[in-house]
Amino acid sequence: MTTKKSNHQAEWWRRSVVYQVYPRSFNDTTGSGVGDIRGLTKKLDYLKDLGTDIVWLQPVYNSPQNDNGYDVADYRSIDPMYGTMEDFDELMAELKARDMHLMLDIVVNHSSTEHMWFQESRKSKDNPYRDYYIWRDPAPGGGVPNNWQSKFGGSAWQYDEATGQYFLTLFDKTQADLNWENETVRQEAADLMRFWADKGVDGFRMDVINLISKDQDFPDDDGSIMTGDGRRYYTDGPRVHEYIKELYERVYGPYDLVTVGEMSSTTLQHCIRYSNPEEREFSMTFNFHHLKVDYPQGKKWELMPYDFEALKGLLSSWQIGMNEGGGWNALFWNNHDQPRALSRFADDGRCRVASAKMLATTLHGLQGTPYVFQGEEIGMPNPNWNDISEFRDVESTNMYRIMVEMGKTPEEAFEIIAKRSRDNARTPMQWNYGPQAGFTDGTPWIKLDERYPEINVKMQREDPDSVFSHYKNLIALRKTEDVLTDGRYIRLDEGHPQVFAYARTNDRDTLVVVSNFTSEEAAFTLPETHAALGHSQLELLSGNRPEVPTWGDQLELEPYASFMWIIRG
Ligand code: TEU
Repeated sequence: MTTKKSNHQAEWWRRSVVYQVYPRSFNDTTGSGVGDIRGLTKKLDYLKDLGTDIVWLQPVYNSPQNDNGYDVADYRSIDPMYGTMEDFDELMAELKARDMHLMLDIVVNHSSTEHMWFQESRKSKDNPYRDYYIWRDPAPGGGVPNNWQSKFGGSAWQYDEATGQYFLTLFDKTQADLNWENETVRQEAADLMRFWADKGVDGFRMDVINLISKDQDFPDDDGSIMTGDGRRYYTDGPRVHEYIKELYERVYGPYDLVTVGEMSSTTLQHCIRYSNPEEREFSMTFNFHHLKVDYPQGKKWELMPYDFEALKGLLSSWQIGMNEGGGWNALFWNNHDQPRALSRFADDGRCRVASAKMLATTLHGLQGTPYVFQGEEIGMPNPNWNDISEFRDVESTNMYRIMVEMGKTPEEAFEIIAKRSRDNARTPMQWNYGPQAGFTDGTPWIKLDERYPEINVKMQREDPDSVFSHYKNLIALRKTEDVLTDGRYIRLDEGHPQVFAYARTNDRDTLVVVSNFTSEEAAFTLPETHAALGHSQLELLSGNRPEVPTWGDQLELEPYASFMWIIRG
C-alpha cells in the first residue's frame, strides 16, 4: 500500500477546479467515432493551460455500455473501446508530469448484470454470490415486490424466470443494485478502489452513493412525500453514513484521497454530514436541487420556464448552510446528465458569449470546488435536435416511448426530450472548425452541434475575449484570492427579478459578484446594510462587458452583464 505524502497540505483541493471528461465524446484517436483514453492524454496540455488541476474521468471500465459505462461488468479493467491499461498508465504518468491529479468514477450502487458477480448470483438461490444483489419474492398475489419505479422509467424490479424471484434495478434493467447490507460486498467495493489507488489515482467521484442503503422492509410508496416512486425508502438511507465512514477508514483516509459524492435528491443536513471533515466521509458533495428549478412540481418530464428566485434561494441556502455546518459544495452548472445550462438559464443565441461568461462568473465566485464539464469552457450550447432517432441515451429513448404510450403526441414527447435529454451534454467536444470538429476521423457515435465551426477550442484559445480565456482567468483567481476559498457568503439582491448579487468576505477582503440573468437592461441597488460596498475601492477581477458600470446609487447592467470585484482589506 503506497501512502501519498505528495499532496499532503491539508485539503489542497479547496483551491482546485475539476475538469469533467466524458470520454465517449472528448477526443477519438482511432477513428472509431468514440473518444478514448489516448485522446485525453493528447489534450492534457490544453487542460493544464485552462488551469484545471484535477481531471474527473468518467467510467472507462469493461461494460455493455447500456448506460454508457455506468453499467460496469469488470471494475479492474479498461474497456477496449477506450483503450488499454497501458494507455491508462500512460495517462497517469502524463498527469503526474504536469502536477495534475486524476479522479476516477466509481459505480458501486449497482453493477452490470453482465458482471461475473451477477452471472453467478442468478444461477441459484444458494449461490455464494446470491446475496451480492437484492432479490425478493413476488408480491403475495404475484407481480413486483413493491411499487418502486426505475429512474429511467418503468418498474424498478426485473423478474428472473430461473429462480422465480425479482432483482432490484433503480436505473436500467441491466444495472442490478448491489446489496450493501452484505459485508462482503462492502469489502469488494473497498478492494476495487484500493486497486486504482495503488495505481496512483488521487480521488474518486462516487456515483449515486447516497442510494446504497435501502429500507429493508421494501415497503410500497404511498406517494405522501417526495415523488412517490420509492426514493424515500433508499435516498440517504438508514445505514448510508455508516457505510461511507467505513469506506473512509478503509480507503479514502489511508490513501489521502479527494472524494466527491453524487447525492441524488438529498438534503442539506445530510450533505453537511457527508462533507464535514470531522465526520470522515467525503471531501465534498454534488446536490441537484438548483437544477430542478424548471421542473413543475418536481416533475422532470414536464416543461416550465426556470424559477429564478428559487434558483438564487437554493444556491444561497446551500452556501450559507454548508459554510455554517462545515460542509463543502461541489459547484456545477453542467454535467453529462443535464442539458447545457447556457441553453437552460441564459441565451445560447445572440448573447451566447456574454451568457456563458455570466454563468461562469456567477458560479466561480461561490464557496466550494468548481467543476467544468467539457465544452462548457468554450460556451457549447444544446444542439438542435431534428428527430427522435438522433438520441442515444437510454433514459431519453425510454421516456419518449413511455410518454407516447401515456398519450402524449410524438411531437409533444419530442419537444420535452429535446429540452431535457442528457444527450444535450454528450455531443462531441468541438476542437476546431475542420471535419467532425477535430473530434474524430470517423463517424461520431452521436451528432455534432452544427454550430461547431464558430464554437471551438482553436478559435478561442489565443483570443483574450473568448469564453475559454474568461474561464482561464476565473480559475487562476482561485489560486490567488483566499476570499474565494474561505469567504463567508452574503446575498445582496433581495429577490431582484433580473439580478443575482452576492458578496463573499473573510477577515480581510470582500468579493462582490453581480450578474444580470436577463436579455433586458437591469438596474441594481445595494441593500442599505451594504450600501458602503458601492463606495469602496472596488478592483475589477472579472467582467464580460467592455464598459464596466460605475457604482453610484445604482448599477446599470447590460443584458447578461456580470462582474466580480474585490475590496482589499
Ligand atoms: O446519475 C444519477 C442521477 O441522478 C441521474 O441519472 C439522474 O437520475 C437522471 O439523469 C435522471 O434524471 C448517475 C450518473 O451520473 C448517470 O450518468 C447514470 O446514468 C446513473 O447515475 C446510474 O449510474
